[in-house]
Amino acid sequence: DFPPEDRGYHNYDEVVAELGAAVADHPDIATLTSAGTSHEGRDIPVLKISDNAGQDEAEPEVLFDCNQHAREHLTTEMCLRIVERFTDGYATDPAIAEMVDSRELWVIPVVNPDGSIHDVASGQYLGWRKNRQGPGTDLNRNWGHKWGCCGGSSGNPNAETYRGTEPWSAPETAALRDFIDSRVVGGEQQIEAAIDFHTYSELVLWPFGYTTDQVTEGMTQEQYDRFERVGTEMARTNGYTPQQASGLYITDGGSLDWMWAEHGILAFTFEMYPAQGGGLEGFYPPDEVIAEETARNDEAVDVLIREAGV
Ligand code: 0X9
Ligand code: CA
Ligand code: CA
Ligand code: CA
Ligand code: ZN
Repeated sequence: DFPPEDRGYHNYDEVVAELGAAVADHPDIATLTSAGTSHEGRDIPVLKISDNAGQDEAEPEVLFDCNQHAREHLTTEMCLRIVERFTDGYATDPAIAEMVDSRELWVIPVVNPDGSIHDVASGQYLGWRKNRQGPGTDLNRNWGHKWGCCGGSSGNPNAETYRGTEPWSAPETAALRDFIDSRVVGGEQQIEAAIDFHTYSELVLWPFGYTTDQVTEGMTQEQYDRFERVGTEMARTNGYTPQQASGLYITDGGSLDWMWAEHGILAFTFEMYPAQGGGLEGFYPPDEVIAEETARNDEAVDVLIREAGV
């Protein structure tokens, strides 16, 4: 488990318990399902938040996913913050109620349960990034748009950015793909916007990651400008640096490229706190920072939820 001094972080079982409690406390506005199972057979829980949550209503949908990378535990806390704010805040905060009533929010706090558990199992942080399939696949190199195209991933199974044997070879990415595909209703993708949370570097990133070109096949100038406008607006609220994902380095098989190219989802990757971390240490900020560093993204989350209606 997490070391004693970091017990403010939620392990997988605690996340599942929190989600169960959110649904028990707010059955009208929250439902819990599973996107599928991990390599080791654990559920990948999906919490939906909306008025009449049990019904699929004609409301813009927004997806938040966290912890594709095992060691990026602060992101799981970010997803839990979103759950807490939009469920507990519903009865008392009119702005929250407005968003919950007019949107359908999907929150996936632990995309990579096996890796996340493995990273803390010994009581000492391992710095584990990948899933637990063989030597491990980097889930954020295993998505199906231009998989392995461009030097932004590795074909070496022992590498930290191993892309897997083929697109979707990891059950975790296949589960997310199936979930997102399932939100195509009447030929239209219902999810309009998404944030995939990572750590660290304090960045707001948008597609594409596989090329440094701004305008290319599947991205017009107008579309790019919208990403830049919304990304810059979100970054103004949290103090992160906004840029195209490939400005960091080239990645292929990343989630946001597929979400945008395949489904037209206004998809962002956030790299959370800290801005700089001296290698592995940056992945393990003390639990004392959780409250501040997750609340820091409240406004950006709201900006995107509102943008999804436009
Ligand atoms: O390399 C990654 O997957 C992300 N950085 S991290 O330090 N969290 O590993 C950045 C990904 C940005 N690009 C895409 N999502 N395409
Ligand atoms: Ca502590
Ligand atoms: Ca609703
Ligand atoms: Ca709907
Ligand atoms: Zn990451």
